[in-house]
Amino acid sequence: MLVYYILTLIISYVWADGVSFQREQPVCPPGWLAWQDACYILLPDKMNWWQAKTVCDRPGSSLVVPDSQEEQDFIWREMRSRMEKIVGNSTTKLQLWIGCTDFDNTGLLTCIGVQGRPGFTKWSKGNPHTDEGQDCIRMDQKYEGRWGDSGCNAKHFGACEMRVSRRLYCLQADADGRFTPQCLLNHEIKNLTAAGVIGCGQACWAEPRCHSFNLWQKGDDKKVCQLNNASSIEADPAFLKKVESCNFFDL
Ligand SMILES: [Ca+2]
Ligand SMILES: [Ca+2]
Repeated sequence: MLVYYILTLIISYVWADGVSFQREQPVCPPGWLAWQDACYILLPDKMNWWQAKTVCDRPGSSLVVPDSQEEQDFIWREMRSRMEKIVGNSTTKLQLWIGCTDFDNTGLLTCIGVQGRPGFTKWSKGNPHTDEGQDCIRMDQKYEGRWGDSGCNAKHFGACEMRVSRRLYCLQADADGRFTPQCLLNHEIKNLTAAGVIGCGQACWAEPRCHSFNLWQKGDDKKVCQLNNASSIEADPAFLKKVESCNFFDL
């Protein structure tokens, strides 16, 4: 099988983007907003807390959890302006689910990805209610972005947060260790323009169906990022073809 005679070389983003060793901002998939070591996106439709949690629940990504005053301020500032573009600035419409709940009715909260109780909370006056039925937490315009608890079936906006790892991708080489320009054909989900392998890898990472990607060099500095619905092991090896100006990466 293909994997037996292919050596896997690990390459870093240094090679991939060919630009520099350090980045001030993470490289986020298209449509996501970079802040510190994470990427953020507003879900464009209102939905209940469970639905928002499910939509955001992908590898490395979850419903947003503000972990500091700075992150709270960033999330509310950016997401409020995006919500306003969709529904206007009515105080009753601008509410954003976060990844925290109060199902034990202690008011102490449980937040996605946080061990134990969260170190940062931002309750508004009069919240939390420690009664049953108000178990999911939202940021609310009427409290200037501070938190209130709410029935989990209410429909609000939500936002996802994706941690950015220094994720490495596998570039496949032949038995002599040389890179083989090759790509997986007939498995594409979508094509995007991308600066390099990290941007393309993030896009693949953010797309649940994406298991690998092709990076096509088109002209001098244009790259096309092609997301595939199968990895090299899952796909029929016949579709992994030698193609000049194309490189293939398993996620
Ligand atoms: Ca966070
Ligand atoms: Ca509760």
